[in-house]
Amino acid sequence: MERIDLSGEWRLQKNSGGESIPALLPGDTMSALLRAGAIPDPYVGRQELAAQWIGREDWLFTRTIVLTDEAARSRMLYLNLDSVDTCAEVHLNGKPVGRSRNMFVRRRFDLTAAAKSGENTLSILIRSPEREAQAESRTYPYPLPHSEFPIQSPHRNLIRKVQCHAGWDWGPCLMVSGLYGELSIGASASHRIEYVRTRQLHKSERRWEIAVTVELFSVADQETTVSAILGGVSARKQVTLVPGLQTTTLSLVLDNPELWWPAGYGDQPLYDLVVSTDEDEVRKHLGVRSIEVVSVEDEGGRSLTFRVNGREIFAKGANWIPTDALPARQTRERYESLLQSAIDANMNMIRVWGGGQYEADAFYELCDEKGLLVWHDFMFACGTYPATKKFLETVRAEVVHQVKRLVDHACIALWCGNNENLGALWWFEETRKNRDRYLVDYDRLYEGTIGAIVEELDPDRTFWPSSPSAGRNDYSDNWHSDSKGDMHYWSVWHEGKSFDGYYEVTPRFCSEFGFQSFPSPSTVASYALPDERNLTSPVMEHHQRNRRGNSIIIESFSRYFRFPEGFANTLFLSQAQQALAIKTAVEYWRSRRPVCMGALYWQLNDNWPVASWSSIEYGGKWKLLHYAARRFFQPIHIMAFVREGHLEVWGSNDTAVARKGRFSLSLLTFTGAVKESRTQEVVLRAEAATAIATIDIASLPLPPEELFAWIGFESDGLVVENDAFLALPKSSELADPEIQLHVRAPRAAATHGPRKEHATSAEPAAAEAALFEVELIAKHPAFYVSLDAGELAGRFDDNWLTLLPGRPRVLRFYPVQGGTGSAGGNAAVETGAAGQQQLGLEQIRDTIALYHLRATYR
Ligand code: BMA
Repeated sequence: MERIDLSGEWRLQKNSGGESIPALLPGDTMSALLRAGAIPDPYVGRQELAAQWIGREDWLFTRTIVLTDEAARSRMLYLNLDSVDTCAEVHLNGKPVGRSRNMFVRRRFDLTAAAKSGENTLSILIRSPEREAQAESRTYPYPLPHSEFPIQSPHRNLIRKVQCHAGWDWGPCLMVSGLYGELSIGASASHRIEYVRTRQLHKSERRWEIAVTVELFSVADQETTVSAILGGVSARKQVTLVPGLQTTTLSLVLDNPELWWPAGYGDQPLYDLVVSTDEDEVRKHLGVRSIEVVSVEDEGGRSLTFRVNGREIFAKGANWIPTDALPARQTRERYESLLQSAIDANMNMIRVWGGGQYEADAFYELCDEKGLLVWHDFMFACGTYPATKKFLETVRAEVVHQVKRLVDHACIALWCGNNENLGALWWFEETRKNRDRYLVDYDRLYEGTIGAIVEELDPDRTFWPSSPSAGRNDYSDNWHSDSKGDMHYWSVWHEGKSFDGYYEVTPRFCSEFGFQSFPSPSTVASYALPDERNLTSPVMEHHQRNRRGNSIIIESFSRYFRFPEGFANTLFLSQAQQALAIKTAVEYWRSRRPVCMGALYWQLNDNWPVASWSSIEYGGKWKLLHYAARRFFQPIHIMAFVREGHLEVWGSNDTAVARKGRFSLSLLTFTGAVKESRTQEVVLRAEAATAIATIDIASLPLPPEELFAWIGFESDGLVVENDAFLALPKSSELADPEIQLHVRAPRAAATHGPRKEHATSAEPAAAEAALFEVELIAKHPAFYVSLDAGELAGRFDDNWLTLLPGRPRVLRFYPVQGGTGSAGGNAAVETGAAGQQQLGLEQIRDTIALYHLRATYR
């Protein structure tokens, strides 16, 4: 097989005429226009509004391709387009070679009739997605409503395009067009491999049979040998090809394979699989493991538990959205940075959410390598969708392609029909009035089409109809029921409950819950000028897409905190508040194991700089929530919280071994005096939550406003600590902690590191990797102590701490080599070895901002 790579420079112009500009493919229209200086940066200020016309135009991508005589005369000559966004007509030398109206289907167009030797002109016309969606809407006999956002493109649900391109409650409306993934021409004598997919059969401890199904497309009658090599074992088969599609299956047996485990449970060995014929070859990496979704009726309702290689996993993680609203910026480095951040925060699962996209190969490869399980939605979200013959046909092609493409990734734990579309049947007036009609559409699409394909092509994985849902054959509204299946718990945030609302439910699996915060000052600076840095300025409101978002953040301040002074303190407190909200939920739900077996918060990342529920800002900077997650998701954790008038203390141990250790609890005043203290031996049971203590708030030595609880657990070198306010922070009389801060070069000697055992293998633990370290000393207890390194790209090893007098902490800062494609100013900061030499400690000291709760108000 000869492959001609078509990535690189193409020309782009409006189809209606005018000048052309260079466009890098894979990539998109807006990135090309931005690069050519033809539009202002849509992430800055309110300039997104000035980019709306782009989605209303038809665009033409063209390039010249030179074909040798031999290539031009190949019996098989085809154009491979991994993803065409979206409604496109493809011509070679003016002759039509194919069309596409679904960006989630790979296209392979025959070029033999149109190609010639020498120069060829390939042109791809992409119609305005907004107009195409509008035109579709006129073809349906009844309305198909979807969620509405402040800036959006209408009828997004009627075209098979990334749904959040049309705007979301955290995302800009940027209706790009483009081509993504592999763009190439393939030339061969007779055939190609279309797909390779495997099944892991007859698993026993010693023997795993792997069935390798090879799908071939031939243009001739031909004999070929198909061979498969996997981890040193091989199989061959003679196949007689006939024109068209055909499949053949080979069987390989692995003796005593090393099993693949999710992060925190074991290693991620991957076996190389090479499948070849005399004309084509496909390579994959297989992780050998069993995975089940245990969803059985029990006394509490119906469970939802992931079981890998026989072990029940408490799923810890977050929801994933596309890494950038501009597809050209969705690089492997971005995936690496975000997924490693997930691992570093002790996550073991990511949910690929249905309003986004089937991700690029790099995403799944990295999840396989890092041991991140993937809850995978199909790409339908927050609305109703058609069930016409035409629509179901394109969805069928999409699901067949994506399942065949992704089935062999060990990371994928479950396929889910959609995001919130079952729930959406209660959202709109039309659907409430005529639920039967929309339910029939719903069932035809998700159960009748998608579920049936998953059962056929990937029978070893569970198809879950919707997130949230009570399970198959159950069409109830699972939004407010915590007894069955997965739950999206939004009563805190969207429905305005206080954080205590988290104590009112014990979801079997919470696949969404979230609380917003603002990004930090350096990210705000990438979109707002100094005089726009006020929460209610038009630019700040533009970078907040949840209509009530700012009000909820502020209302929540008034519930918990004294009102912050100034803009920077407001941003900081919003992040501290968000961390507190999600910590409250996760710690409580971990204490409910095994009734609750998973907590995936909304959301990991942002696709532009914005106020949102994310724990990582656009550009890769960790919000305080992400530092908090690193602690509240650690495999062995202790937690204290006040519920129903009592301080409850729990331990949670996700490991397979019970852990005996010394537990301590102290009640301290806000000047640091110890009012009560006790220690005891405790055993944290394996794969379980263990109740450690319950204290009646009425029996405290002082009123709860005058005390906080400090807890610790020590066992064979493991030290876990945590703390809790006993009354609302705003009612507690905090002392000025008089924190001293010393910025210095990193010291080789191990510094304070209470959570050593939980450091992940990728954790840059060595002092040499650190750019600098900061010693923090407090005279009185200090809460939510946080350092912000401004525009320096990288992160601290810990943050959002409680500092006790007499217990200095040293935090190290690890730069990100080369940055992660940060927003605005961040990108300009040089980091890494070169940066270290350029930045003196003096400059670093000037860059570092210290925040803590008492300092946010006077
Ligand atoms: C959920 C998601 C998203 C949304 C988020 C915040 O329900 O599925 O659609 O962005 O809530 O509102």
